[in-house]
This record gives sequence, structure tokens and C-alpha cells, in this order.
Amino acid sequence: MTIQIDISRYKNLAIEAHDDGVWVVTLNRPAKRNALDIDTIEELIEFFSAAPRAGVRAVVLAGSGDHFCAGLDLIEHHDQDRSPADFMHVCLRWHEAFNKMEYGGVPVIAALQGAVVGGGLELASSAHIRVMDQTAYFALPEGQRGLFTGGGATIRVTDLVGKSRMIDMMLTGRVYQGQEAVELGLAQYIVEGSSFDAALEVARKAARNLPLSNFAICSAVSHMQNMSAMDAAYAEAVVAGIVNTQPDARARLAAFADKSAARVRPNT
Ligand code: 1HE
Repeated sequence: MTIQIDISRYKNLAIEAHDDGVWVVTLNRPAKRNALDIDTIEELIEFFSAAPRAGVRAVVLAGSGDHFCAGLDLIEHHDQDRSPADFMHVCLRWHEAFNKMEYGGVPVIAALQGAVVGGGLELASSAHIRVMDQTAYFALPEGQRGLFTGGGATIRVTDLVGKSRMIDMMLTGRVYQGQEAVELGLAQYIVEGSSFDAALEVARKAARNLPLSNFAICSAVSHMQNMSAMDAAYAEAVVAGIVNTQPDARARLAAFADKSAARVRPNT
């Protein structure tokens, strides 16, 4: 079942489909440093709900302008003077969006530059791969703003950097950037030039895999992290039973058998 994505419906996201199945989704409020207002979150939910059934083979998630994302729209939050229940529901919509990304089964590659802060880091950490340029920096300024993370940082950022670093980032507003950020796991790639170009290259590579393999990689791994080891091993066997017998894989296996497929070699 394939569904259509009508890109004209999106106002805060600029969306572009490439012929090879890679879609570029760009946060498009550079004047607000791509701060996440509720409309942007709703658009992310809409896109990432549709993507797995719309033939999207990989997504590059980018931010327009000098910054990837400044996090929660603090002006909207201030103006709306939300009740605790209202803000809880806002956060649940963020989780809906970010869970669709992480568990949806479509590879999401974030292209990072400038500020990747607060909710912007929560968004980036929901991507499967993060590519940063030399300007990118990561921080959780919530503590200084009288706030707390609400978009999954306690889970996903802690997963990336560990509990003690996460608490330090929140208590002190500590900024990580450059090679150190890669070593901590905040990004997997750092490039000299454009993180967008590099992310596109990564996305194109991923998009050449069979969609069912990518579905398993970009859905099952995250689900299995939430299970006991026993249950995860069982689920892995079930998923492998389905993926590793897919008819579309036969040609790739045949190419290995007849020696026409590329071999795995060390980097030169
Ligand atoms: C914003 C936001 C925003 C900028 N909400 N409008 N996030 C933060 O605490 C980050 C807050 N932002 C910043 O620290 C800086 O804006 C940046 C480092 C990202 C960029 O600095 P700069 O000098 O390029 O821009 P600027 O002059 O600070 O801002 C330019 C405009 O963007 C300005 O609007 P203008 O109409 O006055 O021109 C800013 O108001 C606007 N802007 N950031 C709204 N965040 C689910 S809980 C999640 C918790 C959080 O994410 S807490 C938020 C953490």
C-alpha cells in the first residue's frame, strides 16, 4: 500500500523528493532559528507518519540558515502561558513526532550546523545518524531557562552521552562541539565542508539497501533496546526470519554467490 505525500500542505517544513527515494525535509523558519513551535511538530508528525508507506527510502533532516534548531519555541511558550496539562500534551506531541522518526523504519540522517540545542538536540537525537559540520554545537540550556527537557532528551541524549554527562549538560549548560562531540556520540560524522552534502551522501548510500532491511534496522534495533535481552533475542530471530528470506534479497545473494557482488574491504 503506497500513499501520497502532498508537499504543498507543509508550511514550516520545506520538503523535496529526489528520484532515488531520498527526501529532504528542512526546518524552514531560519528567522526564528528553526525553533519548534506546535505547527512544526504537527508537520513532523504528518510527514513521518506517512513516510514509511510512501516509498520514502531515506530522509535528510536539515535546518535552513546558520542553525539547525534552537529547540522549543520559547516565545510561543511564553505567549501561551500554558497550564501543566497543556504543556504535557505539547510534550506528548513532540514524542509522537520523534517516535515516528526513530521507530518508523525509514533512515533519518540529520545534517547539523550551528546550534543544536534544547529541543533541537532532542530532535537530532531522534535521527538514526547525525552528521555535523565545524560550526555545529550541542547544548541543553533548559536548566538556565527555568525549564526541563520534555522531548525525550532524558532518554535519547542520555543514551548517546551517558547519565553523568547528560546531567552536567543540563546543570551547567555545557557546550560540546567539534571532534569531542563525535567522540561522545552526539554525532557520528564531522565534516570540513557542508554537513548537508555529507548527510545526503549517507542517505543515498542507505537508500540503496532494500527497504525491508532498512525498516528492520531503523525500527527493530530501537524496539529491541527497550526489551529484556531474552525478548530482544527472540524478536531479532523473528525479524531476521522475515527480512533474511525476502524475495528481493535473492538477487543480492546470487550476486555474492557468482562473485559479481562487491566484497567488504578495509578503507584505503
Ligand atoms: C527563538 C528561539 C527559540 C531564537 N524560541 N524564538 N533553547 C534555547 O534556549 C536557545 C535559545 N536561542 C538561542 O540561544 C539563540 O537564539 C541561538 C544561539 C539559537 C541563535 O542565536 P542568534 O544570535 O543567531 O539569534 P537571536 O538573535 O538570539 O534570535 C534570532 C531570532 O530567533 C529572534 O527572533 P526576533 O523575532 O527577535 O528576530 C529570537 O527570538 C528567535 N529565536 N531561538 C523562539 N528557542 C519540549 S521541552 C524543550 C525545551 C527546550 O527546547 S528549551 C529551549 C532551549
